[in-house]
Amino acid sequence: MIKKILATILFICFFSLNSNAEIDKIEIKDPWIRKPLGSSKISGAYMEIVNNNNFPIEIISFTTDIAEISEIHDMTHDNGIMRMRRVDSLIIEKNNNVILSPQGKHIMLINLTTKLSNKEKIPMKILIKNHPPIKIQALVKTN
Ligand SMILES: [Cu+2]
Repeated sequence: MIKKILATILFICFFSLNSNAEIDKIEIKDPWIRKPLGSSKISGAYMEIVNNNNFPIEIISFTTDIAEISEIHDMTHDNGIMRMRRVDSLIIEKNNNVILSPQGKHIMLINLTTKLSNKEKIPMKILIKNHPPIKIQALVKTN
């Protein structure tokens, strides 16, 4: 546990020297969007969000121009079957993080309005309750 905390602190120090993605105490790490297969109009966006504040934050939505609909999804096990379900918001506890990944919580992008190319950077906005929106660039890749 201590080891993990120390590693995180080191990483944050390193990160704050090198990243402009940090806005006050919320960090967005490695945002990416999966390149859809074939002509699929559905994709997912993933990233790690770190809340270094001494209070929880609530993410209301992730917006982007490349999809008509953007939803926050969670995965649940239902008799051994993984199912996605939409959630209203994403709460990140104080001094904690949430990892959005293909295996877990994620951002579902529905009705894509444009074709995505590998290595393209897609602007996204993260809307957080009582906090200015955070602008990020998500990298398009296969996985
Ligand atoms: Cu989903």
